[in-house]
Amino acid sequence: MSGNRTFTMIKPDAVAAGHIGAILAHINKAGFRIVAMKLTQLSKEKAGEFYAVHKERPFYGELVDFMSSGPIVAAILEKDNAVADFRTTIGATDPAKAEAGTIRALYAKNMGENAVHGSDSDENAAIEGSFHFAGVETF
Ligand code: FUP
Repeated sequence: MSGNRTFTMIKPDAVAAGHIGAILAHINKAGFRIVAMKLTQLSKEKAGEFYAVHKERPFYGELVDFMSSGPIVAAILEKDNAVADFRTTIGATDPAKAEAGTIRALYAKNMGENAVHGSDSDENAAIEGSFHFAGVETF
């Protein structure tokens, strides 16, 4: 049921700031079930691959450096309408524009270091989930 799943990362800024527990609690309270999860660190190469869609953007180099700068939590989440509902739960890319009470409004520093990732489509959720997890690691 890939239509009911999304992929998230708690990014290096939020992990370093000690927000893993609070963000996971927020995710669970918003109705998502964690079906896969790991604490890991992306190499520069892997971060570049993950964000390849942004390769031509001016912020790509900084994004790759930041996303490979420290540990992240990667997870697959399940809920009805998971992709859209999770984007509502995390708020706008720029935390200054994120609605009050969203994860980015609560925990993100700025547009570049914005605490969490959320897939933008069912198709990308499936691609991003399998980028990080094997079938036997997904429940
Ligand atoms: P989102 O889907 O909200 O994660 O945002 P995007 O896919 O547009 O961007 C992916 C990541 O690139 C963001 F989380 C942070 C970074 N980014 C910037 O640093 N500057 C920008 O102007 C846009 C995105």
